[in-house]
Amino acid sequence: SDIITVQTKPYSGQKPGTSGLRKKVKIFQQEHYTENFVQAIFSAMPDGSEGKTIVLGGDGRYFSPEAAQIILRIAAANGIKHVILGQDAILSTPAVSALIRSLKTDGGILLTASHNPGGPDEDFGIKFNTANGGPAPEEVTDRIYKITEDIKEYKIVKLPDLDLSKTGEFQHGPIKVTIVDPVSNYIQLLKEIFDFDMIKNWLHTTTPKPTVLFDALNGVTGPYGRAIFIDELGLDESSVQQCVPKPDFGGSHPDPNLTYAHDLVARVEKEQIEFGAASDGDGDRNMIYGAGAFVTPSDSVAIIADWAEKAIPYFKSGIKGLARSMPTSGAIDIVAKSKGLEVFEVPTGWKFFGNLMDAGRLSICGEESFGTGSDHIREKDGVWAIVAWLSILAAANKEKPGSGINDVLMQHWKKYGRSFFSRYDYEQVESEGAEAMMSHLRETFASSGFVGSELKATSSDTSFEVAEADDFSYTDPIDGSVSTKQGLYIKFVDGSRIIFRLSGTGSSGATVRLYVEKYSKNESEFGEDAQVGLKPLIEVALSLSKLQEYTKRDKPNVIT
Ligand code: VG1
Ligand code: CO
Repeated sequence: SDIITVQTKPYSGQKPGTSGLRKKVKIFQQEHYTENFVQAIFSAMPDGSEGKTIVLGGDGRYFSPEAAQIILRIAAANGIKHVILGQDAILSTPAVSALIRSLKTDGGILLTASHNPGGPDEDFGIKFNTANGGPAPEEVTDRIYKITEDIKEYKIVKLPDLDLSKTGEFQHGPIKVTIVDPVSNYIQLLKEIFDFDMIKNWLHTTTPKPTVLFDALNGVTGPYGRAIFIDELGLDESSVQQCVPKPDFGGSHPDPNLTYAHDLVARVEKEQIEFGAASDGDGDRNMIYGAGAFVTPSDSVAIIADWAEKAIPYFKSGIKGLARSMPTSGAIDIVAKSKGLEVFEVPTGWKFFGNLMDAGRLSICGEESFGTGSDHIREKDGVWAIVAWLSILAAANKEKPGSGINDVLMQHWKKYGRSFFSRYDYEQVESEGAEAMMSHLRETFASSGFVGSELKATSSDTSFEVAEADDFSYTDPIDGSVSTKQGLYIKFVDGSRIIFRLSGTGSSGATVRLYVEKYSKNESEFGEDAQVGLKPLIEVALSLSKLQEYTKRDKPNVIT
């Protein structure tokens, strides 16, 4: 076939962030912009692109079909032999990871900007996953970035648009394209992991029947949610909402938290629904929310780890190790300790869990950012976490009929103590101010006498003694690679923490993330609102960092 070499010029800023390249659609639509980046991916593939098979799909956001056609043309010119494509270019992020692994392909390309809004004026994203099914490690993303910095040409085969709407096998120029139903492979995997009969039994034989609501926030998990809640678990239509993927996610943020999943929260409270859950645009995040019961992601992963062996058949033969990202609360560390398991603290971003899983040292892990998962794939998995929670509730009800989310939470805190946790996001602040604030903090950390000093809250007498303050750096225990500057943290003598990071997923400006954590073994505090207990720490963080001065923001956009 006719491979054309197109002359191009580098675009600055094609550096993959925490999870791929995310920019405004308009930026991807610039001449050669998408082509440059896709060429760089193929050029950077660990053993070249010649003769390789990849999976391709995404969250269905605006510009996905166009990007898929471009990728097929460039793939064809770069010797890719076979593409497994989700119907209509749709595949959830976990489903891509599952397909890469079950079909043993050489990697995959995901078209997603996750929970960022979609539409002509919103975000698009492209991410490359390697043959283990996980996000490309930094060594690969650095190589992609380097290539984009001095790219002079890309290769393309002029092919007509392929009809993405029909499943089956097609010859598209020199490549074979297999268009698959996005859902079936993934649902099969979940059925191997969980005991659906146990969940069904709990849902259908309890009186009164437990009520359930799943909200896909108009993102990619709609069809997956329907397949599980309606087809597998036999619930009726009222148990799902916003389950048709829309290119603009209905105009809102497909992000499962208390702010953006307000429709779910409102209906759960109004109808007193016992089990509510939502996932994000590309399906790797989850929120668990029942009437009067919110599970923080940091608690969620700890509780899943605690119950896994008895509630989830996949873990029956034991758990290997546990892990969390650095800002995530230490709740899972306490579970690991009590079970005698290894626990790892990695930088923010799922790519850091992959090596540990591949080496057989990690089974269950999570991030405070509503990401939870296990070694069944190499991405976090929203629907998996939701079914894990249904399994826990079913198992808890075998032990004690009538157990709800709050009972599971309280039982966990009584056993292990409670880690109060909160994150404040200051979105789209000026990059300069954000960077200056980080520099100011670095200087403060380095000043003599900072460690050992007492930091005082502004509206109370509470104070905290600094035990340690540093910029988090991580050495991968498997391949020895080092990642520096992964977030500024202060640990206090009482075990509390304050962390500052700049987001690596935003598409414009800077997003400052402030995380605070406080551990309590005092049962009388367990019912407390996290914001109340964390107030002194927040005050310390704000005055120490001079955040308001540097960012000109007096309030965060989102609190989780
Ligand atoms: C955010 C979260 C991080 C998560 C990442 C990708 O990154 O904090 O925990 O792994 O998003 O999630 P950052 O760099 O903006 O803080 V997703 O669902 O957007 O792929
Ligand atoms: Co996501």
